Amino acid sequence: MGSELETGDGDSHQRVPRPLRARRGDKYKLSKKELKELLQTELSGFLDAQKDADAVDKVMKELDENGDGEVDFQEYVVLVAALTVACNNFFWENS
Ligand SMILES: [Ca+2]
Repeated sequence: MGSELETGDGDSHQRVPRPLRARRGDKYKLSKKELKELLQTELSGFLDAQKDADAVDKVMKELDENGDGEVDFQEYVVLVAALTVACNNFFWENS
């Protein structure tokens, strides 16, 4: 008698390990480290313009409304909205 894989019986694909499952709890949140990486990769000009070494801390503090040390989606939307306004102002002033 062969294994389930050999015989085609059972639902063997359900047993494929899914390492990301363990991270589901914080998959949609940014830690301070991840926020810093995001700012460095996507908004490096912003960090360069900040002479303040605590710039990431300050951004984190501003965004982390519930104070859990992470930026969830709703908190992240505030950053996106602020960037949208800033870009809009920039392009209006430079048009
Ligand atoms: Ca938070």
